[in-house]
Amino acid sequence: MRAAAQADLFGAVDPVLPPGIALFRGRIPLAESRVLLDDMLTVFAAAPPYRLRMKTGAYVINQLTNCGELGWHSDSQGYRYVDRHPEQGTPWPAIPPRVKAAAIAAARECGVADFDPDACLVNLYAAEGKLNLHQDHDEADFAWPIVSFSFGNDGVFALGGAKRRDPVQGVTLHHGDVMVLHGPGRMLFHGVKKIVPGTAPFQHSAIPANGRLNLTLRRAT
Ligand SMILES: O=C(O)CCC(=O)C(=O)O
Repeated sequence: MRAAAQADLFGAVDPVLPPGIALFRGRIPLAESRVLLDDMLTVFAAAPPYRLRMKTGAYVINQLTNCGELGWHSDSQGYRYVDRHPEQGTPWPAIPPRVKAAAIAAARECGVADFDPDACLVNLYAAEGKLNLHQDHDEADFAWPIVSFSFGNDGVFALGGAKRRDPVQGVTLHHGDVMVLHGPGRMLFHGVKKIVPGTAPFQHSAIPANGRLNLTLRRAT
């Protein structure tokens, strides 16, 4: 599958992406995406989505959960990785093998041969969901990439630079797209500006109504 395609399935021309950002358009075919989303229902049964709080006490707008040995969490102690669901008290379920294999394959195509993700954050965006501009810096070694899957409605991904104030470009991510942040792209500021209702190819109970589901796989340790 091609990376950084010139035009997506809808005929829209992709923005030029900076080095270290690979975008695999339509990487997960529709039939396979249904199976991966079914896998997520099994994850949710063991680790129900919840709303976390930032250090300030404010709730994060999106629901989330995790699978893998470690899961990203935040509360009054701040952002960090924890080995169990904070409300259930049980270890996070394993990353579904199909999801892990797809992430490893995408990383390999970006030149990272031995990526072994131990954390998969599941972001659940309602129709009004968004994610503020941030860097992923709670991991031990930034040499490992981040592999991100999009399902459901389109999300307008905000891709910035190495500094928070650098210019930000919007990259529309569709159902089945996979983005890899690696090398010089690993620490770029990014977020999600908005969800575009009515753009999902099908409804699935793992995805919030009129929303979007994102899987972000990382090596936390
Ligand atoms: O939903 C997305 O596409 C991005 C998620 C993200 O940036 C994160 O979880 O750190």
